[in-house]
Amino acid sequence: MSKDKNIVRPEWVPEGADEAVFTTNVMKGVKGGHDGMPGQSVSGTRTVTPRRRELSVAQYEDGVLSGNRTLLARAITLIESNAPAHFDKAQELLTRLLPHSGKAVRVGITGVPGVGKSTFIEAFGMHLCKEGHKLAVLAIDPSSTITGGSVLGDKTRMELLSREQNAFIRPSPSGGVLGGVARKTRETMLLCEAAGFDTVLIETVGVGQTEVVVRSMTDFFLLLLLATQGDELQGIKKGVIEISDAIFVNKADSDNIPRAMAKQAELQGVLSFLAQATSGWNTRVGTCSAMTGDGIPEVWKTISDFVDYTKSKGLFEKRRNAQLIDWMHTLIKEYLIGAFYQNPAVTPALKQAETDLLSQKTTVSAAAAKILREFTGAKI
Ligand SMILES: Nc1nc2c(ncn2[C@@H]2O[C@H](COP(=O)(O)OP(=O)(O)OP(=O)(O)O)[C@@H](O)[C@H]2O)c(=O)[nH]1
Ligand SMILES: [Mg+2]
Repeated sequence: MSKDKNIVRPEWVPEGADEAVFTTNVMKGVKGGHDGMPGQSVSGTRTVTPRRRELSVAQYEDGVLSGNRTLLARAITLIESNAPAHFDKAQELLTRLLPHSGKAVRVGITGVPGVGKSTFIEAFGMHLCKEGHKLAVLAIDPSSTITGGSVLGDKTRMELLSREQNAFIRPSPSGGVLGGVARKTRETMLLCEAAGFDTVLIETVGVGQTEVVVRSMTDFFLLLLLATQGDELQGIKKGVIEISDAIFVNKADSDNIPRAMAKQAELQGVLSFLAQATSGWNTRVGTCSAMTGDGIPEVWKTISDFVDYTKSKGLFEKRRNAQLIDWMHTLIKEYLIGAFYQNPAVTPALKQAETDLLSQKTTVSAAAAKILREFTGAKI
């Protein structure tokens, strides 16, 4: 049980989990017996429902728009649910909130394990909050579980930020394939924007395709590097450098400063041979220390410059629009693939085709076309 009676178990934490695993402590309402409503007075005819009771779309909408963190967390849980009934409700909520979304600067951040992402997010986040920003921190990590998400895993490195009123930290949705996790993170971002967060930071651990997925939903992409190792040792693929709008060499402190400077110069050289991640914008290279805070304001300055530049050229909106359309096509492809493999006519046809292929009774093209005909019922 929680030692502090004011601390309420967030929605996504399993029953019985120790309070130490909470990334964000949600404060209980002071009066009125409304469990889990943090100091939020909901006036007028709308009454506050206890946490366990199902909420209406209007109640979620009200809660999110008023910046109620508990209801925001619950709305995210609704979006993350795989239950078909929740899907319709979540989509209705999102539709209502859409006009209030889109106003945040969306920043993606990646770097190999140990580069200092969590420490960086803590320092960077605190800097932003001090400047009066409201920051939401999300993560994409398809391998994560409720106790092992990349953001949640290192709560100790985000101790200040997790207590900061202007910050909201949400771990990666648990389990599932990358596509599903990405959809949930994307929709969570929209909810956070509707709740008034002006900066959304999406962290990825950079396994497989996650950087590309995070790039596809953010305005700005930041890569953190180390000075001490070669890029291959850091598992950095050239492709990641090519999609980054800024690269900061972290841990530029004490003895490491000269190495960090050398790395910065080396990167500058490499970048001159690569295409720009955002047309007209020269990928910025810098050094920073998440530990001392040196260079952290420069990261934000870089992002602000980038936003000013891309907005002035119409590139900001253009990228957002393209991302929106691409996202729809991605979802269509995912739904189609799912519908195809779950189709009862497809399974036996696939099995038969595999046998026919191995006994050289048919060609791959003919077999694929036959199965697709089973699926669509039409000739292709
Ligand atoms: N000297 C120095 N150490 C740092 C700095 N930033 C992070 N560290 C240390 O590096 C280690 C890894 O930091 P994390 O913030 O956990 O790194 P991460 O990228 O989040 O790692 P994963 O969550 O495993 O992906 C910790 O021991 C930090 O204290 C820095 O700027 N300077
Ligand atoms: Mg981390």
